Amino acid sequence: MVPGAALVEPPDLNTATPKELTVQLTAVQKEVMISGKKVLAETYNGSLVGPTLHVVPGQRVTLKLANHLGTSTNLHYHGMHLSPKGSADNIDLSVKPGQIQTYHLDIPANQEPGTYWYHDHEMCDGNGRPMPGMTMSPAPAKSPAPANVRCNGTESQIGAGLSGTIIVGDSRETLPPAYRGITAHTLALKDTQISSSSSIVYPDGVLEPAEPTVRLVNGQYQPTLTMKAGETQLWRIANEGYAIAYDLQLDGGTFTVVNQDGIPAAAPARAKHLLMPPGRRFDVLVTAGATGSTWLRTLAHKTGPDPFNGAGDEYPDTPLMKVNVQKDSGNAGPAATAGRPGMATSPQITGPLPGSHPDLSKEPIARSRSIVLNDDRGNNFWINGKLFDHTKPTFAEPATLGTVEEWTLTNKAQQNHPFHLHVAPFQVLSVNGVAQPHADYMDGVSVPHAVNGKPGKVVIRIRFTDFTGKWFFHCHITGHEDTGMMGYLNVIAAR
Ligand SMILES: [Cu+2]
Repeated sequence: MVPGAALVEPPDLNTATPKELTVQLTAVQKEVMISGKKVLAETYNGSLVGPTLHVVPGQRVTLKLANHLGTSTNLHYHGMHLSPKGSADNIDLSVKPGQIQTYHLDIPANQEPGTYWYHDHEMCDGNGRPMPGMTMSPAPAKSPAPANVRCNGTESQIGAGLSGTIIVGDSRETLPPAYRGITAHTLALKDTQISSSSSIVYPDGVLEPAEPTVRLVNGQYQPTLTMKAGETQLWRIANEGYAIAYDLQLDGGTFTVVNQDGIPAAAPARAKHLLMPPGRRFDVLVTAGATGSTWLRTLAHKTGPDPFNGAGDEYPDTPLMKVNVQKDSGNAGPAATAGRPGMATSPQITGPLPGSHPDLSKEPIARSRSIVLNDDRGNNFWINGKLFDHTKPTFAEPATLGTVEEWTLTNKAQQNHPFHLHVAPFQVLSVNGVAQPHADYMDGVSVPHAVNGKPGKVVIRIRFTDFTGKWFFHCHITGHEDTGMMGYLNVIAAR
């Protein structure tokens, strides 16, 4: 692979924003070029990073998923506030090879502007078949999977390429006026493990989070992004990979986090690095310094105490993208305080930004729940001592719309497990007993591993505003999700 090419944005699926929108994603195996190397991947519309879907609040989106793969597949709209039922964000649907599933997505009028993503969320049994309880699409509903339908699962399919970005509105409009016209870039982070026969398609590929992997930005190996001296840009960064965590650093500079997981920040803050478990998105402001060059990198990161014995993974310090800062030949926007070569300190923005969510820490709690994550450092990953069962909710008692609940997430395992909740974001109150300031909501949180037998603990609060049905939650290391670390809660209307 040849590094250094100019950064290219993922292709756009659409640009116009009419009230009603029809788009198509075709899931298909295809040879793609990764910085000069030809690799067999699973793609949407032929692109290793799926095309970016642009939507606006209040829009009705008709999305046709055409399955040209040899296996079943489906779609999840990660972070979006959509119904988990019918033909909306319903991961119980399973699309057979050769079929088209039409999803109807009513983007809520109050869906926050920000960065989201879509990806395969196919659930298989242990024998490479769609899991009992999946609704084979198209109807008849609840039809059993035909005997010849193979199911590879989420890890294999995201790992082979099946994910892409959703941008709701434009988060720049939540910023002070001086920042509304700045340049924005999408940076989709994916890594790829390429087999000796140049395939990332499982089982030919070598999908194992602990193995060395090639980190890509927008499907490119170490591309170059060019900025003007003193210029401030908005970067929409999304971890669209199947397993690995990133710990991003912009050498010499800082990130100002203005939006996390699609939710505008209540308290925007500068960060020297951004920890990004699988599924995390950040919209950040970055500011170039004087002419020169620097790197966006992921720092060395460990997700458990003993990475070579099933207790976490270990990732090396890896440069991801070069940033070239060139002489300013015009208006570089606000904060043009060119100092050091490369990156400078990003702006301080005062919150709360419009669209940020209120503090739930003083709200009355309708119910408390306990979710215990554990694994056998091998192939079994449990929630509350059970492997995922598609036909049984994790809790007998449903949640009720209009209420706030407090969940304690306990991790007894020897590795971090990034917990993700469908349908709505949550507020993190504490991590290992340390109270967290009300800065951002999120739809995923890394629950830290146990230390000396003491489990990791994260306390979250969720407001159930709307959408009855099955609210799924799971570890977003997709191999863990595929092998049991998933559950769901029934949400019902107020009686
Ligand atoms: Cu996990």
